[in-house]
Amino acid sequence: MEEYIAAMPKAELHVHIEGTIEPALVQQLAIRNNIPIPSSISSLADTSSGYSFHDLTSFLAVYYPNMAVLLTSQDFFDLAYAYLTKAHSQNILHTEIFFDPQAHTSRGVSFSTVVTGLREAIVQAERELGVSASLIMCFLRDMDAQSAMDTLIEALQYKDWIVGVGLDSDERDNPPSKFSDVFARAKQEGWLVTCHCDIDQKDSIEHIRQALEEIGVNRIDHGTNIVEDKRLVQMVREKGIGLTCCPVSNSVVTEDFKGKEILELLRAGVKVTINSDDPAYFRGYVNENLIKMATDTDISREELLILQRNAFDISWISEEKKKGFL
Ligand code: ES4
Ligand code: ZN
Repeated sequence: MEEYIAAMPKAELHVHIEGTIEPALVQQLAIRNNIPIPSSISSLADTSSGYSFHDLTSFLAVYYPNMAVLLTSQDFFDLAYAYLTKAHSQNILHTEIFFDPQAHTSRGVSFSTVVTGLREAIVQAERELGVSASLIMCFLRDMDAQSAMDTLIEALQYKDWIVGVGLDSDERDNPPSKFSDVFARAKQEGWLVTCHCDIDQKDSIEHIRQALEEIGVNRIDHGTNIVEDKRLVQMVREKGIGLTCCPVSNSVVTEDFKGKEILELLRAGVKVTINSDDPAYFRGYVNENLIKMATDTDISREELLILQRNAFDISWISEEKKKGFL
């Protein structure tokens, strides 16, 4: 089964570039930039053992401080090129990568530093590895809507390098509707729209409803709690709106990887996909996420293929390019 999964041509639609930074790269960049090695690394026995945390709060407490090592365009290039090399090694043909500009501009790193480094890695990886990649700009939902709008305006200079926008970070009391104006402007500019609706939130169903009915998203990131509302399930099925699910991430930040719900949605005809989220932290890239589904649910080989067809299907690549993959 592992070989079958490894050999499948795959697309990834939910991966945070900041969540792909392996401990060894954090250490290397800290040394190169002559800054202190973050405590998440200095407390490890060696850089091959994973980061230590046990839930979303303790994850974020490691995640954001580690970003301090990302300072120059070269750092962002190295980060993205390392991820793209790993994705290519897993037979990922196309990947849509989230980045969080505000996590960097708020520390004094410019938008252009971030986006030019990421973009150059994508161009070089396409040329050297043949892997296809796009960027999705995410807004931090625990910051205010004005900051998101300012970020959007700045990003317009790089409009063609960004395929769409999303919403991530701490969902509690930060509903999609807080960013209605920002998403409306993003759509006006021709960007596609997605939105994290994380697992088992206080207002999961209401947030999913807002994303679908008020924002008009093209996809939902996670969104697995939609199983609790038949009407919304029917809506995404009819409209072909996809969900980007992340089983290994789920198993770390909640007590349940939601395999049963993911499979139920797949079998109901919803376009669900399997993704890695923050692979360096959760210790699982796409193959490991698919292996978890294969090991811990009764999913068939045929259904594993459908997951991948869904991923290409709901990806934000041109119809023409899509045909080349399918
Ligand atoms: C995230 Cl697991 C998770 N939750 C919310 N925001 C995030 N950004 C990156 N990973
Ligand atoms: Zn995510």
